[in-house]
Amino acid sequence: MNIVFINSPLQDYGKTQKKDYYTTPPLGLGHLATISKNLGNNVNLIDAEAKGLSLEQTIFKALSYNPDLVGINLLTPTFELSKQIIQDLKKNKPKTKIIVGGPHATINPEQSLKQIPEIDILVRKEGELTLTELFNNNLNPFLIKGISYRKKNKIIHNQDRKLIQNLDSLPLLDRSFFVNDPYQENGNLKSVIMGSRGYPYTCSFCSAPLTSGRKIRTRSIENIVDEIEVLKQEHNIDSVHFLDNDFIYNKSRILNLGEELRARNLNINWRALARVDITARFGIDFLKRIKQDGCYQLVFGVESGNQRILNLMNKGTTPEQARQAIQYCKEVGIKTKAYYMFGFPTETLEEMNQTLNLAKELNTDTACFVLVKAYPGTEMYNSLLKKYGDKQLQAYNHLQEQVPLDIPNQNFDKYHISNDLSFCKATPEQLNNMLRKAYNMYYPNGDKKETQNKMELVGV
Ligand code: B12
Repeated sequence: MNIVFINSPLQDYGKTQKKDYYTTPPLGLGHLATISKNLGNNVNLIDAEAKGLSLEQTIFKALSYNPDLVGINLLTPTFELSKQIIQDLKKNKPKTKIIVGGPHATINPEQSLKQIPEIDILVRKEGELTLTELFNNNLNPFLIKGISYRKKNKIIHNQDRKLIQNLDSLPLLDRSFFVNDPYQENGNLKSVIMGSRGYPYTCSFCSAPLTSGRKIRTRSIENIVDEIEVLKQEHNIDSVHFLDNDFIYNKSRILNLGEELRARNLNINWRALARVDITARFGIDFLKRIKQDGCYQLVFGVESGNQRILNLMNKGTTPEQARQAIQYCKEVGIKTKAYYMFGFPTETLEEMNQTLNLAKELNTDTACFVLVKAYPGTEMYNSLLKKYGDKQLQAYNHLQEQVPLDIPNQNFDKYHISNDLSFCKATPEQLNNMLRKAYNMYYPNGDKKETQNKMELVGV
């Protein structure tokens, strides 16, 4: 079969120029493309976001592969754009099967199938085993777990499929499908690796566990280092970016990584996401060890400088733990990046200023300030439903036009969609001003050096 996977663009780059920022490869689609190819299909992956393709270019490129099947990911903010791509594809080639998956499809299967009648099959949660069964069943979805589909105008939801427990059983990613991995950054050749799936924490604004579950399922350290060894041999990478929501959660596991890299003589440096409470608890000796083992940066979701808001977020951390964790990193020479949020329901401007003051005090090497978003299926979304109703929240989430705020540092442009809705005690304009204030404080002149350093991940 001719199969085309499409990574939806964040904006229609036919209407607005894509800013020059780096975005990580769609690992989920990469896994599906790898498995589909291993099953003997002719597979292509179009990364419309990384390539900055217009909807027209995306559709034209997809049709040029004469696809029997097109697989496209549905994320809430990119839903309307994905819908247009699907409808135009189906209009041009009605026989092509359209399969969707990803966070929004998993969280809202019924609504997705109703709002995009051109979808033939919707895959909920992980797609590797479901797609394999579908291919072996000539694309007949009957009784295949993890699928929702339409039969005579009736939407059918098959039984849920269990999440993959043994991640080592999956084939290593075929990175020839990616246009932006490995990638150059600050003279380093880097690759992105996901060492686990699932997330046990319950932050009320995050929908990650809704697709990947609340239990952390890990690849073995041997399996991860196997992939690093291949990347070293094939591309001579010298740096890894771990995308796990929380890479630093098990001390011995991370120390084993260092030992395994040394045992195989792999000189690699790495960065990862971590929680401030765990990092503070693991302490400075642990950080000294992972620094020696190649850890050059840790990324923290600090989120707020106010305990009331952190509690409402169910973050389970404190500003004091953030101070401790970042102080330890500075002492051992591990670079730091922090994410902060403004606009949480009931948050006041005074509480947002506390976040700004904490950001100034922590003074991490890099920082990113975003406006909180209400994603479907999250506790926050459900709590706002009573006040705003699904229709208004959906309209807010499915913004057609995304109007960047004039923040002096274009790397963060795509985060900042001009909001016309605020869930907190500030107006949308006051929220946008808070963002400008934050970036002006952190990157006074959006100065080039700083910008250069930001050729990093965005959007995680
Ligand atoms: C890495 C990451 C990114 C990367 C890559 C995104 C990508 N396209 O893959 C970058 C940094 C680019 C990114 C950007 C954004 N992200 Co992001 N991202 C993540 C993160 C941390 C991990 C995703 C991942 O790689 N998982 C591992 C792979 C193996 O799993 P997967 O992607 O879920 O794919 C599996 C299944 O979902 C399914 N599947 C997925 N796609 C498809 C397609 C088909 C056809 C099928 C059959 C199956 C299928 O099968 C895959 C294999 O099992 C998740 C949080 C999380 N942990 O899940 C947030 C997350 C997906 N991101 C999110 C969001 C909102 C965004 C942004 C819109 C943020 C913004 N700027 O506004 C942008 C969107 C940009 C874009 N066009 O993609 C939200 C989505 C919520 C929602 N309801 O849509 C999440 C869940 C985080 C959250 N806070 O809730 N993100």
